Amino acid sequence: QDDQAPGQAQANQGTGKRAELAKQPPTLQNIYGRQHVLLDGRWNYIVDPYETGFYNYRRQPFDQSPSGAGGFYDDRKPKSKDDAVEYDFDTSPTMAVPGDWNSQSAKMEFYEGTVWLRQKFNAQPQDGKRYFLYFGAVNYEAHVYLNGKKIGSHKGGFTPFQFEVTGSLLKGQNAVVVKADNTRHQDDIPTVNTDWWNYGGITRDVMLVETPSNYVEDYQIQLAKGDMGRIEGYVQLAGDKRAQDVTIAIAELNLKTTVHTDANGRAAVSIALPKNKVRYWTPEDPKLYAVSIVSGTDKLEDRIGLRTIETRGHDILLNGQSIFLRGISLHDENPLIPGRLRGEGDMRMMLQWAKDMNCNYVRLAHYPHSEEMIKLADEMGILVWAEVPVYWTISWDKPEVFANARQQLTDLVVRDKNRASVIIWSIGNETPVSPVRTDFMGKLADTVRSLDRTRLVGAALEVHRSGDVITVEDPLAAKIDLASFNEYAGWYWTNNKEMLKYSFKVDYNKPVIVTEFGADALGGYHADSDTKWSEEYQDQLYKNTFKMLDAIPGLRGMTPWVLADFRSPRRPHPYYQDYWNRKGLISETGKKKQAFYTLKSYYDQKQQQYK
Ligand code: GCB
Repeated sequence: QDDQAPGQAQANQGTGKRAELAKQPPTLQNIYGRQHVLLDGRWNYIVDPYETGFYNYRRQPFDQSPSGAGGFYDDRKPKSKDDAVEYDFDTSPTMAVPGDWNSQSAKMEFYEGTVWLRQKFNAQPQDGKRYFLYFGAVNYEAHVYLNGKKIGSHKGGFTPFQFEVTGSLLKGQNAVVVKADNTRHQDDIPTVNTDWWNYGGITRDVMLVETPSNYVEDYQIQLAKGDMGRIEGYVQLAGDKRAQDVTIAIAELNLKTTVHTDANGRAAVSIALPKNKVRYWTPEDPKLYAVSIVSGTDKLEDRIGLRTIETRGHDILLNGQSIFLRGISLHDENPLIPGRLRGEGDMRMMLQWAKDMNCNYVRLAHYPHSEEMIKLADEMGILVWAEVPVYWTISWDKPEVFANARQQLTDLVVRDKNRASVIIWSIGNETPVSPVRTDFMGKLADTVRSLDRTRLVGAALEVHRSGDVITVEDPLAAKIDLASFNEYAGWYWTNNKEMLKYSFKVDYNKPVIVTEFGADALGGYHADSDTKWSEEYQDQLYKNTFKMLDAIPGLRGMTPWVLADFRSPRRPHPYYQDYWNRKGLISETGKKKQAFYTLKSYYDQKQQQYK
């Protein structure tokens, strides 16, 4: 196995025994703004539960052998009639990429393990350019080979990674082979136990990206913390001409600033904004400005919204104005396929459903959703809570597990830091209080703040019940910006008849955000409001919950669980569940349940209240 830092992309340069691991340049900012070719489409695949294509019969990895050869990535053909090869990509079935395998083959619905995927593509590499193979996400562990040679590996199912392939890319036909493995492990992030489907495969775009040899690697262009009059950020160049002039321009605002990068390619950016000219980004008016970043050798365009986000006591201030977060939680899953979201159409469907309910906010649970989703939220005017899969019972005491969590969080923040829609970075969900966990989570909060001071830090905490009083007693609350928690009154504890006896005492001078509540309802199943699994029960629970939560003085938002029914292996009841979590307000056929309309009218009221 590669002795890499978990979660981090590492490249093996060349073949041969214990090939050298080379550190990769950081992932490119704004990948869709780059010259690129999508390698999506039909990929041939081989299911390999015993990893026969990776290990020899003594369980040694082929790609660590003296020749580096022997694995399925060789994509071998028999040389003669007395040569036997036990696999064949050319005649293997194909699946769509992006796409999880579980939703593409009935045989693989519950499959967890290794699948090999191969795509052929043409390239015309030019001298003086650099090339990167970029993956939006592969769940969970990926080993990547280009033309039979290993170029690297990566762990972590929801964040992007790239390998530089300048020099190994051929003129004409190339073949990329990916070993994707979604086996669950106790020491991974997430760990073995989650309430969602462990969809495996190449679930997001694959791209071949071209840059000049000296390129803009990264930048942050956002309003300064709490300052609507100034943009603050930086640019970072890569290559060997690191000291250059870089011009940042927003033509529509008549703004142009030139900075000079230092020997490390870095320059701070500070731009004063003209008074009374800026249309600030809001859900009602999600204005994006075209921003260009031009160095001596490179040029990049982005569309960026300008807004501030802060808290003051119980209030959440967007551009200085108190708002209520009318939200809903959602998974990166299209219930109609069902499977991972694959493109703009199904992402738009999910966000439009949220808008139909008069939401201005979504919680993208429980892991990073795709970069395109965040861009769509920017465009459609939907505020975002973005999260990492630090979920339930992580191995808190292991440094390599922390390193993995930190890496995933870093990759999320690095990727989405220029998106106005993202206002909260969440460091985890329902993690059980203990000193070692609080230390781990506290360090994640520090990590976020060291990367991005402009947004809020949240976590979905648990509540404490003593008698009828519900409190939040978690030392982590002191480290984050919100009193944010999940509660399941009326579902996991008690029922519709009894739940109204509860009262919440949330003693923090912070905005209270209820990150989850909900009840399962099988779409189309009707009974009275005391009968669990019925639409009426779910609807009544929502009505009761609004009464309970409205009594909390600091309540400033909520993301009920959940927008749409989603698949989960933890939900085997043959009639009501059939491996679906039924807490959706929309059923697996896309039909809105009663509670959908109840939540909408509650949000209509909240909108009036916060006008
Ligand atoms: C939770 C979890 C969420 C589950 C949900 C449920 O507290 O955060 O991932 O799906 O409850 O339905 O039990």
